[in-house]
Amino acid sequence: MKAYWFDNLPGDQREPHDSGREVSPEYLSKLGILHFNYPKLEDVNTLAAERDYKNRDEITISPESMGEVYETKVKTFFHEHLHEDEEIRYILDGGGFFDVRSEGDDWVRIKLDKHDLMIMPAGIYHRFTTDTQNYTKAMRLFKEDPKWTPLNRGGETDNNQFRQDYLKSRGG
Ligand code: KMT
Ligand code: NI
Repeated sequence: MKAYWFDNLPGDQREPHDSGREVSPEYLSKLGILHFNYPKLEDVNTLAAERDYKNRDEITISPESMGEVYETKVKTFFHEHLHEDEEIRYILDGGGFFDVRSEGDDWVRIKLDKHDLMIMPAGIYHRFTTDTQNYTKAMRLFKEDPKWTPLNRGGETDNNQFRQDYLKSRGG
């Protein structure tokens, strides 16, 4: 895992877009984001049990597994959105980038590699993309029924209760 400020330069979303300015784990935790590296699935299971997660699925995002819808999917995941549930993602193979909004509404890019696990709070604006390997195999963990509908950012989502609660928890 590596976190840094997104460079905001034009170009393929799958390129690193590394501004060279790092973001500390302390700042990530201020945004409500937790990160672990778990080579053993056992550790993922323990964390899931502790946090009362009951469901999970696996997704492989690649041209091989998705065929011609791959490029469309990659663009869809990159639309800025929020969820009304906390979101746990565990990278089984390959890698990818999660971009999350900072307090000042800038993008922080989080590079996840194999065995990285990230917990994102409900209500945080984010987006996802594969990197130039074009291969992400990930486990998605859900508390109850998968209620992870992406709510694309727009006037409405700013007033969403989960968004409001998130902003309160961040302290601003
Ligand atoms: C999300 O919520 O943006 C995703 O789940 C992206 C795909 S999982 C690596
Ligand atoms: Ni999401």
